[in-house]
Amino acid sequence: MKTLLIVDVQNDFCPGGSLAVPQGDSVIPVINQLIESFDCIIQTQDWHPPGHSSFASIHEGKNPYETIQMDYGEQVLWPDHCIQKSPGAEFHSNLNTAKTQVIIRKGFREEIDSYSTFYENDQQTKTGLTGYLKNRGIHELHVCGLATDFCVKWSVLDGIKEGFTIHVIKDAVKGIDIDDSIQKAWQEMKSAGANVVVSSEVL
Ligand code: VGL
Ligand code: ZN
Repeated sequence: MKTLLIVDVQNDFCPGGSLAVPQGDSVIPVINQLIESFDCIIQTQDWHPPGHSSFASIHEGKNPYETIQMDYGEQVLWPDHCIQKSPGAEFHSNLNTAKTQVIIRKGFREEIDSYSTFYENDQQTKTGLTGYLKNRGIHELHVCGLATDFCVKWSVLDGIKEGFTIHVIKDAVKGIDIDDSIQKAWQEMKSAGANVVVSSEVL
């Protein structure tokens, strides 16, 4: 079954949003086209409670994009974004969500962030996606969406760890880019065994 994982195509990650990915919305027409030729569509939705621990605003003296040490390791601090039920957390209105079969929400626990669609940032708490995919006999995933260097990258790395064959669709992802993190993300994904493709190859 041709399966597409669409990561975090939400208003806050698009131009005008509080954590806008440069040209984040440019992936939408490409993704809409991809959706037509896939059988199983899964979306993720960053879904934080107000005052989430990844927000710089709750850490005194800290600014967005600085890092802090959490119990589970290093954490980048972000502007407040994707707050549950806020307009910023909604999927971009141009994205065709009609065919989506499952929506995995993540980052809803106040004390842990979750970039990956498989595990939260402690690298232990599971989202249940592996079980869903295995139960449906799905072994291979095509990944697109936002942001290349955070939620896309972690979903790709964890998907490989969970034993899936992962293809990242190069022209259907965009990144934030902190200290060259986009370039590093591509290196990490490739060396972990991700297959990089362009959308025209998989339509
Ligand atoms: C993301 C930072 C914080 C992402 C989510 O979707 O890549 N990045 N929350
Ligand atoms: Zn987030």
